[in-house]
Amino acid sequence: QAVFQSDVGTLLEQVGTGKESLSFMKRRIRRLAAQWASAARRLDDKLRNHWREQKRILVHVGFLTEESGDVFSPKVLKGGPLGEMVQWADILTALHVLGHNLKISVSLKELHGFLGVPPGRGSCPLTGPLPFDLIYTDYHGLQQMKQHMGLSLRKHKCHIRVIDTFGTEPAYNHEEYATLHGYRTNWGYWNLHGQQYMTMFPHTPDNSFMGFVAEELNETERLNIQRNKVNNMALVYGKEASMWKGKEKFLAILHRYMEIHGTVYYETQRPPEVPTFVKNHGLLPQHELQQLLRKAKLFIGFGFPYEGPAPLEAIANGCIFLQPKFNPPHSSLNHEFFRGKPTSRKVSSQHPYAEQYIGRPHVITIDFNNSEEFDATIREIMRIDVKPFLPYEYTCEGMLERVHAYIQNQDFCSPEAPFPPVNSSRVWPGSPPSPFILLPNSRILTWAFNASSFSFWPPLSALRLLASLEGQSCVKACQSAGLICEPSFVFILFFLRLEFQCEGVESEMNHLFPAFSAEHAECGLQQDPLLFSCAGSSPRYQRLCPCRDYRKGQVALCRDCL
Ligand code: U2F
Repeated sequence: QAVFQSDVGTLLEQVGTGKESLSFMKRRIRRLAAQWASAARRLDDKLRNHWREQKRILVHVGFLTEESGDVFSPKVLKGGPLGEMVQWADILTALHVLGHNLKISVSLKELHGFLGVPPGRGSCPLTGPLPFDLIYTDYHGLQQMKQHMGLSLRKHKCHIRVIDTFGTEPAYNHEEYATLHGYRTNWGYWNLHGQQYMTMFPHTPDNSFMGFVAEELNETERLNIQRNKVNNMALVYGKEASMWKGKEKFLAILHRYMEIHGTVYYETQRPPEVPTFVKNHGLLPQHELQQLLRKAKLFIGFGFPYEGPAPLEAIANGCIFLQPKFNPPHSSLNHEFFRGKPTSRKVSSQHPYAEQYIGRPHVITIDFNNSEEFDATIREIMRIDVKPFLPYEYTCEGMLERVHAYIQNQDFCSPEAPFPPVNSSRVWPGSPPSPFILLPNSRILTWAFNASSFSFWPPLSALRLLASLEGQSCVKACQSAGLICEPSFVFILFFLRLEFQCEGVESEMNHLFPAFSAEHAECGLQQDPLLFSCAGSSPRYQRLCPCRDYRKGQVALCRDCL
């Protein structure tokens, strides 16, 4: 049985020393310890002593190993990316607080030791059973495990979870399909289950949403923040000078109305990209940045970095986040940063989560090239009042709840998802029974089953099946019905033969299937469940989409998922 543990002392000892990245993570773990402890108490009450199995978990942080080049650690104090460190620190804390038996490795030597692979023998299959129930790692770590575990990795692969910031779509993950259809990148094609990849934001439900946390406020702090906001104070998002390059025009407009602050790393002199009218504080420790965010009214992004934690921290501290809309959207097809990443996701702004899940008044997304709109928006921001806001899924309780649910319920090791014994007597012709909903312009499947007789997670009672519009992905189709695409329900789609009125039916490996082509009155059935993709879309097809409900503020979990 896993027992919640709020003391982070042993965790801090395990994290180790000797790298700036580890020190950053330890400072964060220490700083947020009290917040995690009170979240653990609340979740414990909520779960009412639910029996939770204690798992043996290995966390191998591949990108921090010397063997992967560790380019991040030397940049921690120089304005380099910290988002990944924020997330790993929070994952470690969540696993520790949930009471699991944790081992942490940041080197190949430690990895070998924990896996019982004899050192110095190159690729060496694990002979005995895997000494862990779960292994959290990243793409670098996965590669290292392949090199050092050899073929035995295949046998143990279902225990692995890959922390993958931007996500991996099924077309890129499926080795054969990726190779044949031009989706092969440096990263993908591991043939994992799509939900074994865990992302920083809920990009596509093909992957599991892992997330991280932002600092929470008590009532007094909230009131103080609202009282002490400086209405004309703006803080620019971007700790590296290059992020400010070419932004003089926007800074000049902003400067007409507001006092501009920055936290840009510099060595001895002000970086030339940062105008002299900007008050640059230099790169700050997280808690000092927090204090600045409490005073600032506006947190403004200029397009890079993409999808980091800082906008959530700003919004949690009562700032309005103003960011550029990307038109056309950025993606691996048209932008260097995303090139080679195993996703075709179209990034519609600097921070699509803030845009789509939070929105106004906390988040304003506009076309920065329209100077009049930009100017008017700054003035509007100075007029409106907003309260600090943090989505539940980014609180410690929300993250603990989600990670708990994954650990206790996600199972990628069972041979096949058990297919419910559907037969024609279970098919309901005529009007759709309750789990199915009708969308304008969509085809409805009238097919039902006795959900209560099977045990699935998420439970089948959450399932809603619908068809997308032509060109629409299942991510969007489910979203427009107030639902979320749920790839675990993909097996249901194998029964579509029962109902689809198609003139022709083809069954193939295609990440867009199952789908219906109106033009040819043809139905395409999915041959390989691994390839089912919530994210896939094509103007030629109406996709058939398994969707589910979700908890308010916790999109990863359906209403009955706890
Ligand atoms: C993202 O990484 P970044 O590190 O660039 O993301 P940010 O949103 O800037 O913030 C990371 C943390 O840096 C902290 C701040 C955030 O938690 O509190 N920080 C700080 O401690 N001191 C300061 O002066 C300013 C910020 C993203 F997360 C990565 O996944 C991407 O690889 C990267 C590139 O898109 O962007």
